[in-house]
Amino acid sequence: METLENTEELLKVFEAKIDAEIKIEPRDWMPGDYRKHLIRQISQHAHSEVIGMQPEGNWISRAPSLRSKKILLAKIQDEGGHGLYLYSAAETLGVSRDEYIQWLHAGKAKYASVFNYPALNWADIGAIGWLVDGAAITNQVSLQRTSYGPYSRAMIRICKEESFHQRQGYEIMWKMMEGTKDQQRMAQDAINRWWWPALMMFGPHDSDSPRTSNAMKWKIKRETNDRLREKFINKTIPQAELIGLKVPDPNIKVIGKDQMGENIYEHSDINWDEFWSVVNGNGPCNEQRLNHHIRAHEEGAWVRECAQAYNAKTNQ
Ligand code: FAQ
Repeated sequence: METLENTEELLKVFEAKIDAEIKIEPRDWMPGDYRKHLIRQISQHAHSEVIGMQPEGNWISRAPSLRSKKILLAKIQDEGGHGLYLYSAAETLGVSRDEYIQWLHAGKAKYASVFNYPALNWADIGAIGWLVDGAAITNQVSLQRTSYGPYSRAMIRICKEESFHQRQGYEIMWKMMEGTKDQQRMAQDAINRWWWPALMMFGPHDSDSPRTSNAMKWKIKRETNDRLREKFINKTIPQAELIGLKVPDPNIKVIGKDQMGENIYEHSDINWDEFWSVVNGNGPCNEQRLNHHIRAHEEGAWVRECAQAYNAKTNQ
């Protein structure tokens, strides 16, 4: 039984593990707030992967070649798989996938704001792979070292696949920039529309991020929102320049070099009113994304029922 004295002892053991970089595992004692924090963050992460299939799924039937269709299908399937790894990691914290889905459908759970923007043409598929997956990897590479074992291990698998996704998107942009003037204009238009939403994926400034302090103390997040955003900006601008694209920010300026000799850039600030409006449900596609998920979930009820019936029969 847990008493006040042994809670203090358990907390000491927990903190010693965090200090020593020993992963916290599902059966280990953990403070209630640590568990709640993980349930919230992994929920938003898992839902992002699953809702993130929608803007790209819209383009499977219109991919310009069999090769690009096959690659896009595989990528979207990977994103669904990432959602499953994450829901499974979350289940080890005592929340079922059904509960997570109910919270999503009731508007109580968040997912990445970037997926509430529309994918209007094929160049957007390039921009999503390059910028959205590129931002996701920057965050997720850091999360590989998160303190909760199942989340960390899910991240290691996910990062391997995300780096392929980022290259898939960059290849589309690069091909378009080698193409006709119209294709080049489409590629530039796509980066113009996806650059800012991609930067918003890292969340509010550290000074406005209520979750960062505990997340860093418990080593759930290993780097802050602003630090990760800077890393993404510094690595992505040279990639844009290499293929002749410009990021849509007139204030981009090199202000120094990092330890690896790479440029560090100054840039404009995000439109935070737009960010919070989209996070709070008022983006261009919030309603569409959620309604689509609800409909697909309802239409898939028979699959879940069959799987459960099969499971019950084989376990008899
Ligand atoms: N969108 O105090 P913070 C992918 C919320 S996967 C929506 O800074 P925290 C793969 C935040 O949840 C991309 N909400 O919070 C793919 C919190 O709300 P709450 C997803 C946002 O947790 C690619 C509140 O604002 N990746 O893309 C956003 O310390 C292509 C206060 O914020 C992850 O989820 C936002 N952008 O930091 C799939 C990574 N930003 O819960 C298909 C894991 C903030 O208090 C195609 N998550 N909020 O009501 C994280 O690293 C963190 O949760 C952050 C936010 C960095 C997102």
